[in-house]
Amino acid sequence: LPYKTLKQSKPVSTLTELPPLGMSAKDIGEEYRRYFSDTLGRDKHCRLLHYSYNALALVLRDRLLERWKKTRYAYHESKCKCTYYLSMEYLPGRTLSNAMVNLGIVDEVSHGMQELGYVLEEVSEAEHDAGLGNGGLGRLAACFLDSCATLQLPVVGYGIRYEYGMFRQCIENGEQVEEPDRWLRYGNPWELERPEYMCRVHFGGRTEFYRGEDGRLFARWVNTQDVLATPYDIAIPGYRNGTVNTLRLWSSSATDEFNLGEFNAGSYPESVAAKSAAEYITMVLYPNDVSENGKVLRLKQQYFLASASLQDVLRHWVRLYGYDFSEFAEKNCFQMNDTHPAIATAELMRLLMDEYRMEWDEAWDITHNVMAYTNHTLLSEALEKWPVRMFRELLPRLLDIIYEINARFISEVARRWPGDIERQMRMSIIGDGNEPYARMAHLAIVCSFSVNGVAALHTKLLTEGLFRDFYELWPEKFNNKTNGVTPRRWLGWANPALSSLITEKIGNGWITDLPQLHLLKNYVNDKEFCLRWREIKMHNKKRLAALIKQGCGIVVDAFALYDVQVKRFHEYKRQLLNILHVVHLYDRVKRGDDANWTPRLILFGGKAASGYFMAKTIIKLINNVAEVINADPKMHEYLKVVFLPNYSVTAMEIIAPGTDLSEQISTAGKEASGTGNMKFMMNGAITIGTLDGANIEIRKEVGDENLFFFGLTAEEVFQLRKNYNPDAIIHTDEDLLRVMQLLTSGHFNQFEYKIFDSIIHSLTSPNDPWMTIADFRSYVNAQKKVAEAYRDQNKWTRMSILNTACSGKFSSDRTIEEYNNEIWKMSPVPV
Ligand code: B1H
Repeated sequence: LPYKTLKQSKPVSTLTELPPLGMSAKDIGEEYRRYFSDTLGRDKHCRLLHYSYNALALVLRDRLLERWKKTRYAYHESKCKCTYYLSMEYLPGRTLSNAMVNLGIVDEVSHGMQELGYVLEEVSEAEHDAGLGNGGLGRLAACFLDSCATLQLPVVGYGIRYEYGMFRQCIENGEQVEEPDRWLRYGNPWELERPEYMCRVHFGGRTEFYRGEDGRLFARWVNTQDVLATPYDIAIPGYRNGTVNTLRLWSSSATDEFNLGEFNAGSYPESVAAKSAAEYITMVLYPNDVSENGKVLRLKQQYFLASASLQDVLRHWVRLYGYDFSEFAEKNCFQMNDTHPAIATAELMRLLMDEYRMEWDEAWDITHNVMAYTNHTLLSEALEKWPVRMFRELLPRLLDIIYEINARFISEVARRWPGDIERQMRMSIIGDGNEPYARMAHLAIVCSFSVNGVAALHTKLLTEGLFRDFYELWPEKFNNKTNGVTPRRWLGWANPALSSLITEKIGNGWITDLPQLHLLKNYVNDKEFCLRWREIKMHNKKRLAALIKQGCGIVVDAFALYDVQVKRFHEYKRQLLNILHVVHLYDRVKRGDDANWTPRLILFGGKAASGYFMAKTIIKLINNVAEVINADPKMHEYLKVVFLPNYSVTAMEIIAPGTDLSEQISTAGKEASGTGNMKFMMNGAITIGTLDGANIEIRKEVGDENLFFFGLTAEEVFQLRKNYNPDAIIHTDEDLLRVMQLLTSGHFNQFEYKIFDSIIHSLTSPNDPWMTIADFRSYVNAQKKVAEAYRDQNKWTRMSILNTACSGKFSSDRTIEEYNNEIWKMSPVPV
């Protein structure tokens, strides 16, 4: 029985048994008043929730500050090894809720505020999401920081303090319209500016060689244009354990001399222009997700993050250990979140040689023993390539170093495979096309001791395909770390009703040891338990219905099957396949093929990169189909289609608990892992999915009978690409033919001539890499099984319970333990 083995294998973390903060509701109320009137200077006439929220945030921040300091001292005194997570993106969502949960005072705060006449939920609503990321990759970084602090691992997150985060999405006439997200406009009570740790980042100029006093030859980077980097720290509390780690975000500004020089030369406007050029660097997040861009400003951002963070770490090292770097590699590790910060490899070489006067070999010994790289995608359009020309202009000294790394690397390849020039060209860091470019993934692999993928299938495809040559050279570098999500936010906070039921039955150990959810299996035959499980789902569906009402004015019935696809818009994620199924259901009702119907709500949410035409057209199609269906009174009892604008972390906290069916339908082999799939599973939604990313591991945990799989495998997709004929498939499937006819006839774009032609064209093209048409039939069949299963509510509830019960593997605590055991190798530091 899982019950026994679990109890023995891992004791409930004693940390969760620590008493919470020792603050009563009354204490909180008193402190709140003090901040509200003495710090913020408001009085009883001010009822703006913004100030209530700020006063409450300050109460909690004070509690964090004490622990933050103690954590720093503990790390300092133990002289422990530290890991630095380098990421261009973090998507923490709201911080107030996270602080309350991890300090263990949700109830106290809630009562305290109630006594003051506030509803905690309303006050929380005043917080603007920190949207400093695009999607999965940025949210993963935030989950990882939560798990590191909870496991008491000394990890610092480094990132960029974008002035404008992910744009706000509005839908006008069915189309996405972007609005800037100026999230800092009303201040941010959670950040602590630290001008004392400011540093300088160089751009431009050229390399100069000179002899040192000892006669050795050194390089220096001269005539540079410098930018200042100022850190802003954000506290990352562990779950009820006294640890508070740091997320350090860099903000750019102009140096003073720069301005003065121009100013004295009598060119005031130029001096101001230089100032704003420096400030542009951290102005805005690139909203691209997995699509390439190659803009100078983006390269500046990447180097800015890498250089400031490394300087910070090296300065800290020197303060602790002086100029003795002999133990540096043993005591430091850098985990690069994709190739976005990969220039850090060459920057570390530069700093060690040019600033700390090491020889190449000594610097290299350190660099390739401290850098580790995580790959997050196989899509070729997302693999970063920078024109050498751009490098030469912006970062000439770094280009020298990259060339030298490459020369030494290529000779290693030549020694291993003498005469294999083809292979040398394939593996080279510098690629040659119309113009030479630097392949950042190759740089990252060559300079790292660890390279990992983010799900088993993804890692397998990396070593067999994209990085095969490198795997043959260094098999020991490659490893898998299947993604996870933090159960504190995604179950504990997002789904309080379910969390209480779970804790009532199996205790609260699951919060820091998620595999304990297995104990829920003992209740699948308990009638009363099943009834409560179902009631809670119903309650959460009503919460979601209210969000939909508020977000787009559509009223939805809580008894329908809630079928949800929320994620970034990209062709490989195949929102198109979903909408084809919707059109098919519509067509069935229209034809009277509606026996034993399961009413459905199909919910979509997600943003398209602002320059991604096809993704935007797909959003438009969904909205047009929704309009036709929702406007047809005959459809009301069968089908509702909703596009919820401005999908975000905070929206997901309501969406995941209220979902029955989780859509994970990417073309097999294209979604590296997915993490939304895990949040849904934890909250008892059932997956309909392809054999892709972490879906495969979800199936392994929960069993084939508790989810709905369909479609081609990655291998089959690969094979079929060679002679794919979507037209032939359409003409042998009556349902699909009718769906395509509805699309081509202009049924969903009656007054918008030809707007969906590009979609129709790509669906029917033999070169369609996403092979939507190929999976239509098996998807529709799987959806039929879903509808049937949902009609048997007892069966569905059982499946739902088992999904939650088997979701233990997908805690980011497990992921981080693996990163730590196999890559970082640190010991937890109690505080
Ligand atoms: C993922 C990205 C990404 N993979 C480029 N790659 C970006 C690439 O701004 N850019 O240039 C931004 C993001 N994001 C996602 O990472 C994968 O698609 C998911 O499958 C995966 O779950 C997630 C976390 O590993």
